[in-house]
Amino acid sequence: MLSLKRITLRELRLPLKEPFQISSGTQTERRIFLVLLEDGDGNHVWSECVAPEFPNYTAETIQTAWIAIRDWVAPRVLGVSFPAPDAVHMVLDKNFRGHNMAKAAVEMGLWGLAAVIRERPLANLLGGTRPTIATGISIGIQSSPAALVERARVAAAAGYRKIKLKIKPGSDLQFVGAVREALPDAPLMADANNAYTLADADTLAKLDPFGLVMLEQPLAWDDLVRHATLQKRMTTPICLDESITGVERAQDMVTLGSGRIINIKPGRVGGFTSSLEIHDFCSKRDVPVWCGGMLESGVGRAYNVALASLPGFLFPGDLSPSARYWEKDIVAPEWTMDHNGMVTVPTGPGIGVTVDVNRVDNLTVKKEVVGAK
Ligand code: OSB
Ligand code: MG
Repeated sequence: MLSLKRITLRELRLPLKEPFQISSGTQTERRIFLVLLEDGDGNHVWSECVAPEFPNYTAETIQTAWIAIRDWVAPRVLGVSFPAPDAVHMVLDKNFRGHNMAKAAVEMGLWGLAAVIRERPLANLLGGTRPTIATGISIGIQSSPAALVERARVAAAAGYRKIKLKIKPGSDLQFVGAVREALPDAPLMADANNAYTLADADTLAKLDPFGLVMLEQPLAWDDLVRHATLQKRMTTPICLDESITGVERAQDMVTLGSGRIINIKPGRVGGFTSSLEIHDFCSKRDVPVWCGGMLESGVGRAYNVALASLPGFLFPGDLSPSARYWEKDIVAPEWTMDHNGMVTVPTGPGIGVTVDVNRVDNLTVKKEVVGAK
């Protein structure tokens, strides 16, 4: 039985090694939101809420997620006995709309806690089958095509198996074209984070000759209908990120033809049970999925890596090593990637990394305990 006695919320700040720019904004540091889950038997696990600083990705932010976990998620799980972690999603879903990243932090943490208690690797508990996972990089918008080419060359040389270029109107065709010319055979893709409308369909169709593996979320975050229209007007497969918040949206994507690939971020879809539903549905319908990232710390990465070890994750995940983001991660061992762009799935019990609690203490700017003191 899984039963939580206490949930501790913490916010810490980690400066990014270099600014990360997407179409909707630039960030220079990450406000990291960690939760510590404890049961009554002395077991604990760390989890991460990946909600961003501003509501420019989906509606959630680190502040809304804090309130949601403290006031609505925690009361539904504290002291409740769950036979298995797959029972948590339903409890958080019923008459409780949205707030997926808040729900996911606790739901995924309960999967992590189950892995700790059963002394099994999290990946194994989820049904993972791969010992190593191919890794992709997400490169932020750069000041010029030449600067982007330089970044992409370095990434290709480091072994990354997929190179994602962030784009926005004005930083698109020339930028992607320059990288394609420099790296004729590289597996390239682009991610627009909602920056376009259907009025841009002709421009977006001009990406087709670059042979991108996919174009991620070109249109609005909650729009499946216009993505279907756009997909008919271009040959590059559309991959949906922001728009897929649960298995029903994945089904809608297939029904409408809004895209052909899904980026699963477990935080965005409300946790692991929802991720598994999407994964299983997509596997049946031959829709490839892959695991995206939210610039999470090494804690959140542990959960993503475990999920990405499932068989339907057919494209490299945005699972860059710790050193790409941070001077020093908050976990040991730090996440690494080998020269072939592979990350190793931990084989020890639990989430596979240990949190540096002293360091977390030193970096914490806000802390709140919910449940038994
Ligand atoms: O759209 O995939 C995205 C980061 C923050 C918000 C949205 C996205 C991203 C990334 C970064 O692409 C992926 C990573 O964690 O390396
Ligand atoms: Mg994206």
